[in-house]
Amino acid sequence: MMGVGSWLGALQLSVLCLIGTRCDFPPAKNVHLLQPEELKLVLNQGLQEFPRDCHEIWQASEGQAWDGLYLIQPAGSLIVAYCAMQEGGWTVVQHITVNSTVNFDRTWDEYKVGFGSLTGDHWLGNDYLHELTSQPGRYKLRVKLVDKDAVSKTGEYDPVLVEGEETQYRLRLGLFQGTAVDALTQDTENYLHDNQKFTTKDRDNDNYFQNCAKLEFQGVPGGGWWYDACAGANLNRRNVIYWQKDCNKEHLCKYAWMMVKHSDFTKGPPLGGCPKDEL
Ligand SMILES: [Ca+2]
Repeated sequence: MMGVGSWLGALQLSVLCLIGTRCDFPPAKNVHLLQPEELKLVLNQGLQEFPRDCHEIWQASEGQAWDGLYLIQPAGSLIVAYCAMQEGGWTVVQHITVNSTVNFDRTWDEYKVGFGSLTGDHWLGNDYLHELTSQPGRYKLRVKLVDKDAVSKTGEYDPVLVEGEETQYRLRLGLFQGTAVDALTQDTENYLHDNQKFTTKDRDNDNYFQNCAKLEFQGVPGGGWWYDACAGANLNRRNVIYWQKDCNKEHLCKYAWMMVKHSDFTKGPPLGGCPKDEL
């Protein structure tokens, strides 16, 4: 069934076509994350076949591709994504600015198909996170955090898999490395995010007696996330980007990004060959 976001996207394209502008723009499912005037910013229009992710474009360009908006087609869905090419061809799946005007307190269906602006703060969509990370090979996740003094930290999980909607987009993470704290698989706050299902304000899959996505800090709810009971990290709370000791209400962070990329790691068993409980 077509989600509300996809339907709105298709409607938006139809209206643009009626007023004589972008009839030729490919039918991307998440065009609702772009303003009409931003369609012309998409850098790889006019293709017959589309790359599966930003990394494929980066590789084909031998590392010369520009940062920006590109059409990609992971597992059948044609979507637009922001590609962080200068960092090595990462597909951005989340970006938030503290006190963002984009509301992250959203429903299951909104997290499913994405919201916000691809050129600014956004959530790409759980369906696309699933499609990207479940492609052949392995995918890794990078979290990038920038604090109020412009000090940047990163952390990577290799591999990453976001399962499908039938298992509530459960998060599966592998080994961590980076300059940031491992806030998703380490339990220093007594909360584990690895292996958790996704929870939104209208769908409670967490391990707390209430719904973690509804709990407010200074009047702002937590937003959708892979909550435990509740969080040692949460990048979707609009007023405090939270990542254990790296980003919190005492040590404010200004920006966060989540991005995924095909892993260069080729040794070891493929993701599909490993029992899920061991990931
Ligand atoms: Ca609960």
